[in-house]
Amino acid sequence: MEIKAARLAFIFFTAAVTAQLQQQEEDEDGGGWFSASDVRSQDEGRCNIDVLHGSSLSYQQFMERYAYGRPVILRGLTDNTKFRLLCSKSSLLREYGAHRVRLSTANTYSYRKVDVPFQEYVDEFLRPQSADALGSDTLYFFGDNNFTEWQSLFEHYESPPYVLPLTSGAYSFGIAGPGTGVPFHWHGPGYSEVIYGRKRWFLYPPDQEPHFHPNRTTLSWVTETYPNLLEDEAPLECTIRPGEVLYFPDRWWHATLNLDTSVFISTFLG
Ligand SMILES: O=C(O)CCC(=O)C(=O)O
Repeated sequence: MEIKAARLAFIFFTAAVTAQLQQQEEDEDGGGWFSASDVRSQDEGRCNIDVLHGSSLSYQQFMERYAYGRPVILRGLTDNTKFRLLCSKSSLLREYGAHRVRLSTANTYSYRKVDVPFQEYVDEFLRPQSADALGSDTLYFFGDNNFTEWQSLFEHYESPPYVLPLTSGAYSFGIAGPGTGVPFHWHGPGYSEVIYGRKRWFLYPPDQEPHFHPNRTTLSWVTETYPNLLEDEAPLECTIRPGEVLYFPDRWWHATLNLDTSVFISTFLG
């Protein structure tokens, strides 16, 4: 009897240690999303956007300085540890692998939509982007989320608390490979947060339309156009990491570049 109890205790202990090691591994390598074959970009660029700790900026200061004025990156504003764990590769595939997700072409006007099972998106589409790929041939999982199906995940997301008067937040959730991103476009104000990975952002004020081709990817813009920009044509830019949220004001032009396989969520204020 005692031997049986000891054996059971040993099995439970081994299972607990294995689960902990798996979790640790997922945490260290980005929730299991980074694979050894990923070409992760080391080029984080410069950061010329204000980066502040959430506790050092009151809601009133946010409203006066940034809400209608310019982008800002806030650190430690919310704690999304739980949401992050739920977004690990193993957890998302377990919960949503069989659900269909809607992909959009990654060009400025996102014309084409394709529905595939989430497992297929992860196995077949989630890979590094080559610099010469066209936006119209790149399928990006972002937005168009089925909020009934994904509700039990989104209810664990703590969105940034600084909301503009008379607006409420709507989520767009995505996962994409290194080198992918969205080319320049604009819309209403909102926030972007990476849950895993790093995302490089480029922004211009509404009255400073950048030079870009709507069907070329951000990666090609970064390699071909960006190095030739004159000083007064340079964008505001920064690379954001987990634990940071970027706020973009109304109608600011913006483009993104995922440096790693990234899991991310935007909160649109409308
Ligand atoms: O996260 C991205 O890659 C795209 C984000 C974006 O364009 C947006 O939030 O409007």
